[in-house]
Amino acid sequence: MKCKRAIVRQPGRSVINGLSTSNLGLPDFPLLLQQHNHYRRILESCGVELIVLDSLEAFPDSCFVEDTAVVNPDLAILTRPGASTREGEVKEIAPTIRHLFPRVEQIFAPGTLEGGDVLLIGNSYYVGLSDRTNREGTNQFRALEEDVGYGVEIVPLKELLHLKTGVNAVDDHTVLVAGELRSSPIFETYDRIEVPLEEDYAANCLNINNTVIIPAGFPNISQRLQEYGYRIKTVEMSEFQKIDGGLSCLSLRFF
Ligand code: CIR
Repeated sequence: MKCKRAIVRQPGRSVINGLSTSNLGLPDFPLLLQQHNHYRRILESCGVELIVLDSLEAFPDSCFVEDTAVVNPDLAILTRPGASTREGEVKEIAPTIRHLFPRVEQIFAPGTLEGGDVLLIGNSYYVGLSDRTNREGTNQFRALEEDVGYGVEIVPLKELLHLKTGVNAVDDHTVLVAGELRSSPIFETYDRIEVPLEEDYAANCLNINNTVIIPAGFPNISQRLQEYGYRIKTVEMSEFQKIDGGLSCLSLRFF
């Protein structure tokens, strides 16, 4: 699907206190802002018009807008993050989503769901059952999306933060797979490019209008994607990686 627009949110200073399991240290705020700017320019260079929201100091992780809503041409769903410090981010983005999309639904308690757990390939959704997205959340999501004609398959996760930490589509029939999803039978129907262990972080990539955007510093996956004929662009993500943030979570992309 052509991506015409995307929502991003300016990181606030509090971003350095974002949730993290990485042991990579605290992000350097000025460098993180430079990387965010570069990320925005790369999206624009792929033909995407950006809607830039103001920073929210009260919510350290709020630049990871992808987790707060899931949108397609038929429906927008406001999520309910499983991380309690992130729940309030949804109220903050809701007016923008309601302004942009004609039909908006919502995940309700006790359901939880984060957009990082939701991968769309063609008309099929894959939804990670993770520490952040619970069974009730996936059930609500499934009912809403099946109603508008999308398929929904649940992917139980044991280790990954989000589904898209370990699998992303580089086109409608090819996925990059990493970590526990390397051998998952769920993605067997796709051509699979296995990401080597030391480059796991690069599994979170984005295909924007036929350009695959990957994090800088992962030579193996970069070379293999080029050998397969993909056009690639890279962006430095070191400061976001320190707080478990991947490429996809920094934007909410739509049509
Ligand atoms: C969090 O733990 O919620 C943030 N520090 C990182 C969120 C990354 N989101 C994503 O991969 N979709």
